[in-house]
Amino acid sequence: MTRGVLVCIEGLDRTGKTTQTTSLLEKLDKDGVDATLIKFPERTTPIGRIINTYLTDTAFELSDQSAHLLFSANRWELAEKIRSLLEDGKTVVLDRYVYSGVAYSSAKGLPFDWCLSPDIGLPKPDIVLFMKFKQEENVTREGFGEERYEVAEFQQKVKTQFEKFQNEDNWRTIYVDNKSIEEVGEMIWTEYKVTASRRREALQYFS
Ligand code: DGP
Ligand code: NA
Ligand code: NA
Repeated sequence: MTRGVLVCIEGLDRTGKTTQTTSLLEKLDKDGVDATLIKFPERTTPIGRIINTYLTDTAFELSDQSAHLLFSANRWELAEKIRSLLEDGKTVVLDRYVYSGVAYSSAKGLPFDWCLSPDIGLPKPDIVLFMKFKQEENVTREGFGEERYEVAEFQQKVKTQFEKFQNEDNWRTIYVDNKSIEEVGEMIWTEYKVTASRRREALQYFS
């Protein structure tokens, strides 16, 4: 059987990732593609519950390294599910993944390579759609500031770290300034279709 496609949507907070992953799932469904959405952090697992407390309660302290390893462990909680869905021919859409893991922690000053190392061995996306504002419009969006990392100055640092991935061959930057939800959705769909038709036979892993 042909394996499924591993699609990842990334970006800073409040850039429309959740809206776009939902819309992509609807398009896949209409197109007859069997697809599953997985959102990270997945806050309902044992480790995810600790992460949720960390994100929503600023009095709950963890060292940066501990927080980092928990986010990675949360991805490993779902790794076998992702791999087996893909092997069964299902497409998997990820709302955040390894790239958020590295970007948010290295923005705090942890070494970039150290941040990537606990994720080595995880399934690697065929395509990463990075939702990018040229101007920092995300910080003015409704709800911004509710959680730990939603501070404008920190978001700028995270953006700089995300951009270190921009030369990877699975990386596509989607400029969202002045675009409607539908227009962004169309750009994502076009990129998805190209990737689905050209994907490598074997699933890749972070190395
Ligand atoms: P979200 O539910 O997508 O709004 O993500 C919650 C917050 O957690 C958001 O500020 C981004 C951050 N985040 C997501 N994944 C990771 C990760 O792997 N590591 C770190 N340090 N932060 C992450
Ligand atoms: Na958020
Ligand atoms: Na979100």
